[in-house]
Amino acid sequence: MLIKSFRKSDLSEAKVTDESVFKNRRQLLRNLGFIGAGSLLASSSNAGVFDFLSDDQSNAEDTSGLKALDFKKASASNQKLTSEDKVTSYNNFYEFGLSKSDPKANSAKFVSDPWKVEIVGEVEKPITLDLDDLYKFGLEERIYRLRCVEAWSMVIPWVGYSLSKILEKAAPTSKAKYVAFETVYNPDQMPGQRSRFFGGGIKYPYVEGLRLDEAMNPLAFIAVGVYGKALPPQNGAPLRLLVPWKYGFKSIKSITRIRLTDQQPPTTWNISAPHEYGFYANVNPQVDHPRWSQASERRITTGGLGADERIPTEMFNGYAEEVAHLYANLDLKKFY
Ligand SMILES: Nc1nc2c(c(=O)[nH]1)N[C@H]1C(S)=C(S)[C@@H](COP(=O)(O)O)O[C@H]1N2
Ligand SMILES: [Mo]
Repeated sequence: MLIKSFRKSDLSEAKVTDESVFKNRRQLLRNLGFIGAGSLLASSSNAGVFDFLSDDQSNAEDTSGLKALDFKKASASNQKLTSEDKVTSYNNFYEFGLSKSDPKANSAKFVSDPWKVEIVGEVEKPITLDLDDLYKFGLEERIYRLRCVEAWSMVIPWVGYSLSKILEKAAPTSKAKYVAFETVYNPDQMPGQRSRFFGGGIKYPYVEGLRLDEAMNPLAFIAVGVYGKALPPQNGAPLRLLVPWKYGFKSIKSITRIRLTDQQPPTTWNISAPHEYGFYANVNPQVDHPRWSQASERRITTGGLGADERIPTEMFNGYAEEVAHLYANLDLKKFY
């Protein structure tokens, strides 16, 4: 945390800085389609964006999440983006069905506005955020690789902010060692939650978890948008997690509850098949899935015939520089 001292002579400079921060954010939002694109966000969300533009001091430093990192590397900006059409039509979201086309086909009526997400447990200030609040943490665009445990991958431009920003708002206590996440339970609107057959026999609500130090790493991200627009239901509206150095199943969608705890929380795929899916689920080309190799992946670009490439899988999905230190003392074969 930078603490600035203001002397009288500094004031004009401070003002200039504030204005340029303000303008940059306006520009960023415009580029991302968050301004002058009323149709892209529900009206209440727009109100949130405009509140956020009118700006309070606490937001002034909000774009700093990745300052200490090499953003180019972290953002995979040298890699070809997966087309928007593929990102929003080839999905895993078992609450809406098991095949890749099901989430888009079955989620059109999913209601993500209004929404509430609570941050509770080992925190000094339990909070409940509504949709407006969720747009007030300083939106930025991050281009991340997403590597599914099924050995396909995409490169996706998300809009959101580091997870640490909302966790800090709740002020984790010294007892907090893990963060548990829960997807909304809404069997009326999620056919997979109504039927074991439709939902793949996993237990709902879908739950996930991270160690607190993983959650506080600036790469751990809350997305509220993709391709410059609010998230569509199939991608986890209105907010989902992204943990780009871990297999995709850690990146839980449509979150309603975040709980800080002193115990390692249960996670959906680990409950379902513990010898196949661990708590950590770090992308690791040297540790194969019991039923297939993880050494390479199918990179989906446009998805057109012959367009996908098979490429080697990288340790921590290419984010080793940013996250390898988190696992310095961990046997990654044992803690897969
Ligand atoms: N609630 C919930 N979150 C989920 C899933 C799911 O079935 N339910 N699937 C996961 C898996 S396996 C992957 S690969 C990613 C896919 O995200 P995408 O469809 O936005 O690419 O979401 C993850 N988050
Ligand atoms: Mo996945």
